[in-house]
Amino acid sequence: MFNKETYIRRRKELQRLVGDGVIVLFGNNESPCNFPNNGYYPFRQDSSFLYYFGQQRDGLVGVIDIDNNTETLIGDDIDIEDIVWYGSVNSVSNMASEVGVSHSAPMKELTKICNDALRQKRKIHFLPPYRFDIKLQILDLLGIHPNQQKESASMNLIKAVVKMRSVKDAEEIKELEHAATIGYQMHTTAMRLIKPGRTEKYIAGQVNGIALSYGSSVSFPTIFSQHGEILHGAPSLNQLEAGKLVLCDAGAENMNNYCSDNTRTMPVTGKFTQRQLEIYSIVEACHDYALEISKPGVKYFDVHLAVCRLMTDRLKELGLMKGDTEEAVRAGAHAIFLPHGLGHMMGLDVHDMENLDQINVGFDEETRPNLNQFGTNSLRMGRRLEEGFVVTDEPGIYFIPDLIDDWKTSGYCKDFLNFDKLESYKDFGGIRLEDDILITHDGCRFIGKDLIPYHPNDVEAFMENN
Ligand SMILES: [Mn+2]
Repeated sequence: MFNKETYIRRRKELQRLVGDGVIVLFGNNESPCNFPNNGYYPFRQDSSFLYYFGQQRDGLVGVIDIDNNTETLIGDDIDIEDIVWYGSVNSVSNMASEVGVSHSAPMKELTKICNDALRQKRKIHFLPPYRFDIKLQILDLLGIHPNQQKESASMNLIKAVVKMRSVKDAEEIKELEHAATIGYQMHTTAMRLIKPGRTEKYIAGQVNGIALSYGSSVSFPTIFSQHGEILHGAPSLNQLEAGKLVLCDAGAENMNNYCSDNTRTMPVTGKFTQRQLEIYSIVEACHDYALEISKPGVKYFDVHLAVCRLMTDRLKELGLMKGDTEEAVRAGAHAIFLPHGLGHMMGLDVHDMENLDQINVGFDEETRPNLNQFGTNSLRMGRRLEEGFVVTDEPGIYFIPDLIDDWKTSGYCKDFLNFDKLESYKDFGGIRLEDDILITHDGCRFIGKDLIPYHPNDVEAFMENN
């Protein structure tokens, strides 16, 4: 938690940006796993609630009445029976004062606040809910059916939150740097443990344990798979096999819920084959090129396309692609290798603010997504970069057998692809390299004091010596 001035400043700015009405920010409740008292662990607070109200407890709601300039933290104090099981917990009024909120009230007060505002026909601003219990709470409070809640959410509030949370200040960057140190431990642990015969699941479990030991949890379910071409491949009980590559995409959330998100792809034996190196060095070049050209004022969509052109040039040298590079990228031919976007925003969420809808976060009036082309339609971040943005840089090259067959049969982009040569890569798997970039006033830099090894020589040396 930051000191209270941070939260006071943020809420003041939020009031200014939203203008009028009542803002209701719902915190999360415990989420049952297999029975009500066995919740998913650990409890995860809503990120926007955390950003403005800082408190980690379940069952809280923050209310900002802009017209009357009052703020209230709503929640029920726990009773003696809960104290017996969980120990003494801070009172709601103490929690309010810790974050500079002058009023607190029990949950029943929220009904009164909403009823009064509805009667007075004042605007009630809420964010699009993503948990079913909150959807029911909104139905009870405001009479809006869950099917209508996304449309009824306040665009003013969404825009204000996105504007503020997109730019990370110095104390947030410190948190992100800290999350990166946990991410470094996770990835180097994987690199130490990789050897033929160990299962994917065993190593993924060890990686997850690092996140739980030093932080709050993983920032998303760890991807650890010899099938790197399956973009979100879950770790299996398969044993690691000599000659294969294994892809590890994993990140931590530190205790304040700031995230890291990195990907490395390693040879199971610790030594790349010539064929693996050829593809790996292209992904490495793309990853480094994005770092070179990202800076304030540049659209991340254009960085993505520049990376796709570089990838196409290099794949032409290997005989996997052909034709004019510019035309190939315009046609979307590169997407057979790279079917996802170059990156996404990162902060309190690993895909930052994705609950506010990617079109509001990664795009704006000026930069619209291209939803009509396979691959390009998966781009999560396209708009102009600004100082303080944190985005991921995660190019990849994948050989997806079903996709190769699909495009070969339909002839899609056949002028730019050598399907005969592609046949021989169907057993290759996939490579992704991912780091987190902070946009600075004149360029960008990676987040994390120690960068997880990724140049092939560094990877091989690390795996040999550890
Ligand atoms: Mn990512």
